[in-house]
Amino acid sequence: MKIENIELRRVHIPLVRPFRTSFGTSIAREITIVRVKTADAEGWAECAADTRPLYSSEFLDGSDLVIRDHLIPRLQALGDRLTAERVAGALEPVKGHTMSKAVLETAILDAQLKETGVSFGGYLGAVHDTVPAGVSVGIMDSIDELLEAVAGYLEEGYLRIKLKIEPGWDLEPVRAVRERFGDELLLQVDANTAYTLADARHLARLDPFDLLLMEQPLTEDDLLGHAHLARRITTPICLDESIESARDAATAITLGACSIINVKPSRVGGYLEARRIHDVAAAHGVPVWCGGMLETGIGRAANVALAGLPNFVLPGDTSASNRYYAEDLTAPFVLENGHLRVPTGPGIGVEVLPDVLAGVTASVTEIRF
Ligand code: OSB
Ligand code: MG
Repeated sequence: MKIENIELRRVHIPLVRPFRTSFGTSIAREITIVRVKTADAEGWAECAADTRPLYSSEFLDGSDLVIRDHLIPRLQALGDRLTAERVAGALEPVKGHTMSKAVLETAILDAQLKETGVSFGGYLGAVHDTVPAGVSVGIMDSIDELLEAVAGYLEEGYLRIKLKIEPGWDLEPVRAVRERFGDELLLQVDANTAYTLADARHLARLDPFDLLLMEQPLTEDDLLGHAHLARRITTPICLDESIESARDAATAITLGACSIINVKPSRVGGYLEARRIHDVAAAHGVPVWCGGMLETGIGRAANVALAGLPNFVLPGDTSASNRYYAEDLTAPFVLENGHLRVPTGPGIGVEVLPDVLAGVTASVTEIRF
């Protein structure tokens, strides 16, 4: 495959409502969108790196620099041998920076699949036409505000609710949501590393609420701590931040650190590694679901395709466009009976809307290949 140029575009898109987690509040997404141009196709992807290194060590300005000065030169060195399948190997000498690597592999894969007329779902092995959608609900100023937000999402048809938690916002919101919406509601929580093993007894107080899972209670490098915690609570532990590769997944499962995995392609270096995590988990009988990083339609399209794989058995954080943005960068993803449709067109299967994109663009850097 021959790339003509790669464009790095800084965009700024307001969220429809602030999103608060245990590590910070976002009111907008400022991200880099990558476009890879070949003679016959354009590939698109968005980088998940946020302006601040609070979810993981990567952040926007650092990511742009790594992409430009350390990753793209390694792809240029591949010359005509460049394919999406060779990207990860070429970038492997660069430590970490999974989100920066993922955006390049994904944009190149999109261009490659468009050249050959294959969809992401077809390439990855999706077996479903639609995928069940959950929604991630941020920390709010009051329980009333939370209940109103959850009620709205359930009215729209979301099939599963995930509550963001932190010390001081855990038992009360979970109890209130269970009391108001009943025991049948599929409910889970996400702590984004906000607790320590010393909180085990406190976290066990969530056990009676019959949650589907508790996501990433402890810090990301504490697999042993999660394994200890798993023996002290009955709520299944799901890992997000801790899992950056299929090897991490195998280690965590073998240690008993988790019994469910949140797969985010951006966190693990791309869709190929994400599929390997799916496969490793399936081989161990461990269910997975597709996480999110508040993606625009560009990232969402590929996530929804991945979520169509057979071991994605729990609803994902693959919400509709209007959960995030008043105006998405692609035709909006909409809920249909609580599901999103897996795109079937070549590559990510959705078109980027040029006028909307131009309206949110702060700057563009073009790198000739
Ligand atoms: O931990 O899953 C997370 C958003 C940004 C960073 C981390 C997380 C999240 C979410 C929202 O929970 C997922 C989404 O709707 O895209
Ligand atoms: Mg999470």
